[in-house]
Amino acid sequence: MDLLQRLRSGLKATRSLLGEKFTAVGWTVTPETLEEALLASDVGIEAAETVARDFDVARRRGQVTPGGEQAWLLARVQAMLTIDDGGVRRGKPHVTLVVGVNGTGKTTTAAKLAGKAREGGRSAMLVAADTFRAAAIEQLQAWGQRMSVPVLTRGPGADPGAVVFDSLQAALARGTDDVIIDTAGRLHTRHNLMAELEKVRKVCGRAVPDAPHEVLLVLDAPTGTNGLVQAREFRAHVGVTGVVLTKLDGTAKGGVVLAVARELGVPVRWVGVGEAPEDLLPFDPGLFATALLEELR
Ligand SMILES: Nc1nc2c(ncn2[C@@H]2O[C@H](COP(=O)(O)OP(=O)(O)O)[C@@H](O)[C@H]2O)c(=O)[nH]1
Ligand SMILES: [Mg+2]
Repeated sequence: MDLLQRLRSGLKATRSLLGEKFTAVGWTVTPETLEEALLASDVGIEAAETVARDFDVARRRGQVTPGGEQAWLLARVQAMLTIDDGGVRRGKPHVTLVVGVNGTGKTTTAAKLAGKAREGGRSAMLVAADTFRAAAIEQLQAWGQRMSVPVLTRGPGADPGAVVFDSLQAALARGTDDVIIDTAGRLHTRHNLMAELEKVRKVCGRAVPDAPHEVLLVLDAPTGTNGLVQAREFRAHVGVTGVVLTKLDGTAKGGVVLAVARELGVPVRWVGVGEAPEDLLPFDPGLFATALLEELR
């Protein structure tokens, strides 16, 4: 299956919901019906209002031809999803820090990323810096075995900063291409968590100049726009450079991708459409907009 096909199937629920919304109003696309349909898929108030307002303006200016509403919407959504941040900085080892609240899919995503590195012929290492729960380390170790990627850790209760520093030293010594660091999503308090992540981030830079090269915030689509407040907190404390939106399969809230782009201003890099290693897809604004909206044509 090609990428568009996989996205289509991952976005099925959201696309059907949008299709239903437009069917319900007899395909009379007005700023109001458009805004309502978008809100139902959790694009967030700001993004929905922006699209609806732009639609109104474009229509008045005669830029939307009758029957051309869907094409206009597709182009607008694609533009909103396109955030030019100059691309990811590269490094050797290339260090990716994976952050986010518990249960969003951090560990799974870290493992999937390691699998992608391997597929691309690069050597990879996973680092279990979520030392808060023993189960979290075991989960990453199980993934490591499955993907044939070494997992470095120090066991439950170890200082995450020390784990990360040692692991990066090892990666330097081994000449590892990609290091992916899995972190805790919950500690005793949120303040502790942010302080720990800030420290881990600093330690990365002490071990490898310029690291981390990418800080990926994992958000899950079912949580939708409710996850944005926490997302801002992570952005403020850990300097998020990219977003991974997981669990798009089985939720009609896929529109949240627009809220993420609009309200965080951080590019989405990957989307998760299932639990298997191959269910992590690179994010492409054009393909995503197409897979989301093509039912409307
Ligand atoms: N359906 C679906 N499940 C996912 C996806 N990503 C992760 N999961 C599941 O979400 C649950 C929590 O994932 P985990 O990686 O442990 O989250 P963490 O607490 O952030 O590390 C697991 O059961 C994963 O298999 C996805 O894209 N789609
Ligand atoms: Mg985890």
